[in-house]
Amino acid sequence: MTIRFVTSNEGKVREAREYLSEPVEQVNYDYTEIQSDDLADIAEHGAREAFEHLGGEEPVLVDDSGLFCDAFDGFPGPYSSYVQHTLGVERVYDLVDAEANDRAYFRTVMVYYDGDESVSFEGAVPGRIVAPRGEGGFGYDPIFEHDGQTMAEMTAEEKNAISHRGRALAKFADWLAAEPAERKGPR
Ligand code: ITT
Repeated sequence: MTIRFVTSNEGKVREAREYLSEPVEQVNYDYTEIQSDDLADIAEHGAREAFEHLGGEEPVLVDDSGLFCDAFDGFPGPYSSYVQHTLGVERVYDLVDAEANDRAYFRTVMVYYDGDESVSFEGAVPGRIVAPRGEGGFGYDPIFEHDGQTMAEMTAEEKNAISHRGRALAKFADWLAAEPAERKGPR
């Protein structure tokens, strides 16, 4: 079964392809990201909208992620994409660097929706905000350090082994493997 991953972010797709044994097709549809403090609400709403927009027949997967900085009570959180494109990751580092607390975590909620049932899978990883290092990954990876390495210094495989998305993908893969007979859509 091909997984239809609705996202404009090729980095997310690369990591899903690295992790899942099923083929992953990127569907570049820009679903509405509702304003909410909760990534799960945003992903759920996006999955339903994308499913209908794409013809309402085949299941879709969406991923909503965010960087949550302790010093700022979780900012930028659900607004991480907006902040990356307005401030940029180096200035997020500058802001956190001026604070006493550099702790942060990354969180992902993936929602798989087949028109009937919507199932969500989440993952989180703790880390520290550091000066940018590394050429790999995407988004905030250069300023997010976990266990001495920034996520931009890791291969996709190494990042998946510890990351928010890797954890969500592990749960999704287990669920996919569990009860295929009960799921709709092409296999
Ligand atoms: P889609 O909504 O089309 O999937 P997006 O990049 O806007 O793509 P998000 O809203 O989920 O996706 O991402 C929020 C922000 O966090 C955005 O700036 C991403 O680049 C960044 N981001 C997401 N996952 C990340 C990861 O694993 N490592 C570093 N940055 C990440």
